[in-house]
Amino acid sequence: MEYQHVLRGVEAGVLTVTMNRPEVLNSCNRRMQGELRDAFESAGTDDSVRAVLLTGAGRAFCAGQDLAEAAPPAGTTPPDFGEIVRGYNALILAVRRLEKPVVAAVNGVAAGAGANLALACDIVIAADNASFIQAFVKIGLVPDTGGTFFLPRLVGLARAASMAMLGGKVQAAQAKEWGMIHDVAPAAALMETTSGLARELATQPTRALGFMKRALNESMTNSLEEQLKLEAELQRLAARTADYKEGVKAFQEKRAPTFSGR
Ligand code: T3D
Repeated sequence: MEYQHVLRGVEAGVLTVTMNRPEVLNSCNRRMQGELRDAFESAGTDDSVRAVLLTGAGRAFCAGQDLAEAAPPAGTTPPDFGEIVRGYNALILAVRRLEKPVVAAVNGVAAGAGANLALACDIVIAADNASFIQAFVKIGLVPDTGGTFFLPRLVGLARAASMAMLGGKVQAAQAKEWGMIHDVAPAAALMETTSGLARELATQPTRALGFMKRALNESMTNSLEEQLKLEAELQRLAARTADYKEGVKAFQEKRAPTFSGR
């Protein structure tokens, strides 16, 4: 696929995906939605990629749906809202189904679908001047892009309801205190911090990380019995990997393991 609004580059096993429409705070049109989805889906089949880093160009992470596209001038045909939302759904599923770790480097404001795209990532680190806004209510919409799924699980119902219903800005430090994100970094050090973390993840036993992600996904809806059964199945698969053999061998030889991702 030809990319117009998303930049991609692979280095040291890390695919960096940069939303690149800075003049509109990386707000997401259908083209960008499709490119993001393609980037995550193709990362799944690319063995050179062992971790993904998602960020935004310029001063924002992503301001959500491109409102110029969603609400074009009078007299022009508005797009199909159902199609737009289905596009976000497919994107979120691509992020969650990718059995490789995804780090979000939230470099500025993350609003609407942009906030919820960040929250769908595995490890979220925000710049100290970044913020999260469930902006939907301000324009009479309902949180989508997985917001009503991830937000209450991350911060609890009370905070999720106030964020959704009031649409206020939650600063990075508050988001960390609430357990919405993993950490906050000084803005000037965000990319160094997050790419270092993504590089470290890219040296880990990739298949085990993928199985962990599958288990965490399923834990959102499984019973304890179902989850224990799944853990046993995944452990059986992990124990068959080359990385498991290497991990045990390295332990016995009292050296650091070198994981190949196989
Ligand atoms: O079909 C559907 O629509 C359903 C799907 C919905 C998913 C959603 O994401 S709905 C929520 C959509 N997003 C929003 O409502 C957020 C809109 N943006 C804002 O509230 C503010 O821009 C921010 C709080 C994010 C940042 O404020 P600020 O003051 O830092 O920047 P700004 O001046 O408002 O924006 C800078 C430029 O970006 C500006 O353009 P200009 O005036 O310089 O030419 C602004 O229009 C543009 N921009 C910001 N957000 C969007 C946008 N353009 C298009 N769409 C946007 N979402």
